[in-house]
Amino acid sequence: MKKILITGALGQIGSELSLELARRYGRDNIILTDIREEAIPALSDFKYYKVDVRDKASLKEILENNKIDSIFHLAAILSANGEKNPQFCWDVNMNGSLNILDLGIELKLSKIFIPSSIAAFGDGIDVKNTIQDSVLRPSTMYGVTKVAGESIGNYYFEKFGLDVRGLRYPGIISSETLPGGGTTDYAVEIFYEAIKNKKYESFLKEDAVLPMMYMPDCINATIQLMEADVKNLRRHADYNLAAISFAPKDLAQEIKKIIPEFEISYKPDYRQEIADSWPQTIDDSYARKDWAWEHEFGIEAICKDMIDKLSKKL
Ligand code: NAD
Ligand code: AKB
Repeated sequence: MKKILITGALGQIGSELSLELARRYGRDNIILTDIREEAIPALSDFKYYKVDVRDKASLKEILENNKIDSIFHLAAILSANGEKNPQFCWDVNMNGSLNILDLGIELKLSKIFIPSSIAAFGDGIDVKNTIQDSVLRPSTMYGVTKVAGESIGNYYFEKFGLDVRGLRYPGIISSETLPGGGTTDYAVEIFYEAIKNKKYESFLKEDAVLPMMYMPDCINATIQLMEADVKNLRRHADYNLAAISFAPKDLAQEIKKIIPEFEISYKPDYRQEIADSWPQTIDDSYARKDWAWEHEFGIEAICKDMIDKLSKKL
């Protein structure tokens, strides 16, 4: 990868992936785009374009003018927000991805990354150790777009030889940018509330176990997959990926070890139904074999690092 463009660069994952890609490939080689006004101080030195991923002509101009050869396409509407306006979620997620893939062919780009999610799974799965080739029957429009995104990514790889790669990310926990309206957002919000108010009301029930991952592991997995030799990849746009799994009560227990006054209460809302349809643990043996994936952070290390970083920031 020589010259990289990121869509959704101001989001939870994009804002941190941008910095790591700049560290590895040089800041001048990383071009950021998002639909929002740029307002993240750590990213102010990057070349930035405000563009809607549904606007193919503007995207094409940016790609050509900057001689881009690879894209990390992170712009999307996430699960909980997607359920508020499913048609809009389809429009952004599907038309955005289709534009990126078509431009990948038109401009002969070398690699494209489009993330999927545990939301691709749904009713009828084995929730424990969900396998790579599990049935995919998503319960949200977001999940529908993830399954369709994986399928179209794999199709473009087979049909047109476009090198599309993707991971089914679990819920991502991070301290720099707030998550953008998903079902796993509680696992970030809880830290802000624990530090500021010593209490948190969870919108998921106490024993809602979900697969989770700390941001440094997410960034490593993403770059490792993109740097892997294509000859070793048995999958393309749909690799299962896992680190740890826990429920709100497990996270609260760990937080209490550092902030003993912390109290959690539970008021499950519509997001509990979404969580109920997702896996609890994931079998990511393809990723572990094909490109030697290994996660680093467990629940204890995540809590320590999050509380450390956010206490300084808040
Ligand atoms: P986010 O909501 O934090 O960021 C998405 C970004 O996309 C936002 O900055 C938003 O402004 C931008 N965006 C939205 N609509 C746009 C449009 N029409 N044109 C251009 N930009 C637009 O999301 P994230 O958590 O950073 O997720 C990035 C990717 O990873 C998404 O594809 C998401 O589905 C996937 N993912 C994330 C998680 C997670 O826990 N964060 C888990 C699984 C998969
Ligand atoms: C969400 O909850 O929507 C995301 C995801 C797991 O895809 N965090």
